[in-house]
Amino acid sequence: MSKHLTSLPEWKALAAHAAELKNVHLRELFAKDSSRGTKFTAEAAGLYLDYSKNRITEETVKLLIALAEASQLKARTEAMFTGEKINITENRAVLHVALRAPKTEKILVDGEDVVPEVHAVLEKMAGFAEKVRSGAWLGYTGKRIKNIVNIGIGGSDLGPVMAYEALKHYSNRDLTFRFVSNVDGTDFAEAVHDLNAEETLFLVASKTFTTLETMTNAHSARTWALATLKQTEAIASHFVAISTNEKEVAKFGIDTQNMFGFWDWVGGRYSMDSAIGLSTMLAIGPNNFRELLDGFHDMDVHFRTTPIEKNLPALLGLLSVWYTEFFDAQTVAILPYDQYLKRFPAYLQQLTMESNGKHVTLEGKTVDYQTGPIYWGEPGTNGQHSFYQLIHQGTRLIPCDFIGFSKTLNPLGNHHDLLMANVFAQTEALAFGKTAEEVKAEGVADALVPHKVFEGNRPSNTILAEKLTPRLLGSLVALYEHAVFTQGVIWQIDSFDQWGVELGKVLASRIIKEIASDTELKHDSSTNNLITRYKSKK
Ligand code: G6Q
Repeated sequence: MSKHLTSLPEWKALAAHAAELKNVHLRELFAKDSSRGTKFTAEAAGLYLDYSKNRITEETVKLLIALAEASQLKARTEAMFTGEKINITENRAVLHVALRAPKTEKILVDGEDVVPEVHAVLEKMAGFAEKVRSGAWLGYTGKRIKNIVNIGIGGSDLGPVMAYEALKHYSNRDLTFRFVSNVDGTDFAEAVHDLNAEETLFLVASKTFTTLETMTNAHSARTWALATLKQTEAIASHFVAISTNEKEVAKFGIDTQNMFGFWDWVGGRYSMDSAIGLSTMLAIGPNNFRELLDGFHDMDVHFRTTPIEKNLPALLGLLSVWYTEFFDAQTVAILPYDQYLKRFPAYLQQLTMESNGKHVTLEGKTVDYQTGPIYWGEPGTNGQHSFYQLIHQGTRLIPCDFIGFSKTLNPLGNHHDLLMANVFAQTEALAFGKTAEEVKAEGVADALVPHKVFEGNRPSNTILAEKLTPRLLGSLVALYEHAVFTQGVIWQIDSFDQWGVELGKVLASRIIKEIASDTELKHDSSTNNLITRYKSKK
């Protein structure tokens, strides 16, 4: 049984320390220690983390590490890596780390080594990807496949979309990729409106193969494809499945030879490096996909073996706990300064918020502290011309993660220097701000001075890497996966279930039937009225 978090002496020590630090400005901390900018840094798996612009001292780091130790972070990490069933509400192991384990590793689940199966699926995926990419895999009418449409939602969509966008530079430009997730028919209609079914391959990505949105879209895709291809036997050439549910795949009419499997110990939001990443492999090729997996693995090894004071994911996780608990921060902004990472904040929203948006502990007790913050963000520099105003001068504290690269994949005049100058400028402005004296010294009229003051003392992390490669992307995603894990360990929650998505699904299935029939509505007066109004106008 775990100890009550807020009663831990380590927690109390942090709370007392935070009260002391509340009135200390980053300006003071930097003035006091000229080595601060290099001291509070850590580096691993191609990622350099500067966390010096946080409202912390060496004492803070010491106390956060003490909390992590009291929370058994190391033991919990080992439990995850060795296949213990740490997703207790679903009685499942949590082994996304096995998806990128080298062949030489052994990871047992219920006494069975899962690593050989992982590699067998990877090889099957590679064989298939080569066939499609080389043009050897033909559509039913003998035409080469030119379009790949991934149908999936949540964990079966956000990772693939993010990775496709992030690694577009490395992708086969002869292939067109589309991603359909929403049950809104517009998503499917727009995705296929300019495609020829004879040249289109659908990847139906669904762990359960029962998800309402995905199955609805998959059936519409089948109808759409058959309108051109006519023969049901054509389905085998134009549909493949990524799933754990062989029975449902066969029922849909997909040849189970063309099914790529994974396992119940892979959570949806942790599955982009499983067969769910087939679209990624088709886009960037099997070798680049292996590089991606190696990047994940680099970070796994770092997280598992490095002491907390130099451990990137642990530090990142602990810093967000620090602000969430002791500075009333409600959100974290993810600000990648790389256009290819435009879907990274959306991907992280699921990873972080579905994992740690929980209100009870592993033992089912209601927490008396905050858990997962809200993650959000946009790629730089666009955000600077929209919401940064609030980060700089609003009343809320918003810790930010800036992500940038030394080298661009698209050298174009001085664009990249301009981009990166903005990263450094933003973190500097947030931390140091501009005092009233400084504003006055610029000759600003008295009445305007308060409007032009930047309080500063706004925390940020800067993550710098050399270049966005498949390997680097793997490390970056794993960095956040393990940061989320670290947070969950401190908060004593199950980061791997998602019961909060169930109620809406159940109610929707009831309402779908009510819309299709004349049964009496037995909801509240608002819901009854809305359904009635919808039915009368549709
Ligand atoms: C992720 C969730 C969820 C899931 C989707 C799709 O961790 O479990 O987002 O990925 O609901 O589920 P299927 O892959 O089963 O269709």
